[in-house]
Amino acid sequence: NKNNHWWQNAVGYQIYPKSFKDTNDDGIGDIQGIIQQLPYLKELGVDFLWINPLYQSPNVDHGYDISDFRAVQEEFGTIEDLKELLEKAHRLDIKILMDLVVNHTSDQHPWFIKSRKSKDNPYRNYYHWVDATPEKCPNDWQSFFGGSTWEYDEATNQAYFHIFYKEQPDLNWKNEKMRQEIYEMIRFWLDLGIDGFRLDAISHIQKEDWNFQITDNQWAPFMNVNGIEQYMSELKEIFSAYDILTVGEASGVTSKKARQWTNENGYINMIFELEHNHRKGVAGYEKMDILGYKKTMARWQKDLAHEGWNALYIENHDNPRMNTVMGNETEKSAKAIATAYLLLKGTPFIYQGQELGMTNTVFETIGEMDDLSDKHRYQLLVESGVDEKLALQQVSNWSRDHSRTPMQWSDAENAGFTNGKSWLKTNPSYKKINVEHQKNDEHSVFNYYKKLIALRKSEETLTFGAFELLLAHDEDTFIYLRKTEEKEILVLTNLSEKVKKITLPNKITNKNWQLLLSNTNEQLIQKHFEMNAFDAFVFERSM
Ligand code: ISL
Ligand code: CA
Repeated sequence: NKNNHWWQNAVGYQIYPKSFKDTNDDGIGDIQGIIQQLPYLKELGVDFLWINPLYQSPNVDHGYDISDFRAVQEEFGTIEDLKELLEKAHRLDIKILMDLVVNHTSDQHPWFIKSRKSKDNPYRNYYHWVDATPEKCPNDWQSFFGGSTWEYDEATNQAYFHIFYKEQPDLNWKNEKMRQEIYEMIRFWLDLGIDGFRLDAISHIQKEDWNFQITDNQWAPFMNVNGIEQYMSELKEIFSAYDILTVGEASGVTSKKARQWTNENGYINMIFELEHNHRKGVAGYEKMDILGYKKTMARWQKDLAHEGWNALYIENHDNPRMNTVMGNETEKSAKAIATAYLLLKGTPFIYQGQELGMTNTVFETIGEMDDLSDKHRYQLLVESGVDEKLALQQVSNWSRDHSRTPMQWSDAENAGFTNGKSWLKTNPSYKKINVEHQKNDEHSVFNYYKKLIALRKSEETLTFGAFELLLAHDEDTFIYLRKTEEKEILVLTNLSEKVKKITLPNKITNKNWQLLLSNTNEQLIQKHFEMNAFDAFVFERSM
């Protein structure tokens, strides 16, 4: 699949705008803040940005509940700011991807406000409505954020369907008129000059019949359900008129199915899989299960080896900080984690703050947390008799809030994110972990990321080279080869605190390797050797 699309050797950077940079002291990040930091992103070396939703929203789910698809959320700025961002980013050769949230809208969207008024209004079928009573839902499906997928509405004695919060009613994709309105909106943004979309929850837009019987997987009724092909083809039609990058958040699309989704004739260019988050350990103190993670990654590498394309990520706005749940919160572990995923085959994404090795924060009380689904889970735990402290620990361990604390720019108050009061508590680690310090320290995580990105972009082998997993069954290491006819690149990482005794196969050790990059001083390639905690090495050899 060497087709030389611009995104094949590009590196992306995800911005959670609310927490990136505030320029008017209201404690909320804004578009001007992104503009201000473009030189920083350029220095890091990224080629494109994916920005989480900037649209008008009541913010029950921070922009993922949209009340006007064509308006920019006031706190973030105006459409003029957005145009300015596009222009200034493009001048620096940085492309901009927007989030496209079309599985649902806000319940404050004019479509839904009209839809819920009566059974026979033209917007009724923009959403899913089914007869119900206050006591009886149409079925017992559960939503991702807890509780029924159904919300009873007394105005018409029916319930509407939602797979996320009740303030996020699902759109009815079976309705052609609704789809056409969505398509027009998509063209509006593409014609404005954006460079692509991250498609939110896209594998959920089609649902099974309401009487579908759930067997093993409780999400099956809205995970990549038959019939979605038509909608995806229609989307593809629109996208293919533009030279853009489309990446779908598509849980339920297996690595094998991802081939058809992302090959040259596929619906979209790449997929964020949601399968690699294997966890192990005591509830509340869980860590990433490295073997499970590695196996999942290797499977996706293998299944998309000749057809389709991978999107690579370890952090995003829905996950905790990997330097805490995968690493040991050191600079070294942050670098090892980066080395392990960023040199796989695919297009890597870096989540804001990841390039500093940011860590999970500490929430002292549930009141300090923000995420509603977490608060809901906490309440359920406490009601079921779990001690408050333990409940908080269990909820906060994998909370989405950790990744949403303000970006750490400096050791000034509020981490240099705002001069006001930040909307979510700043992680106290900012005194130590921040951009200003790291830019001036040649051994910082930031400077390591810079090198890694530059390496990734300069080596064709890292873009197109085949992937081969080594030491497949080892529980703590992630060791692999990338190879073309001209070159082999060997990536060795120990993703644990243990000292690991490594035995490499002869086909590796009987060759001469040159070190390209490491997060430590010692460097050896021999048959038997030891890797220290979170060691990472990248070697090359020419054929
Ligand atoms: O499918 C899932 C789990 O297997 C869900 O995780 C789902 O795909 C995911 O939660 C969707 O997340 C996205 O849409 C949400 C929003 O809250 C998240 O922030 C966003 O990333 C609703 O729009
Ligand atoms: Ca602001």
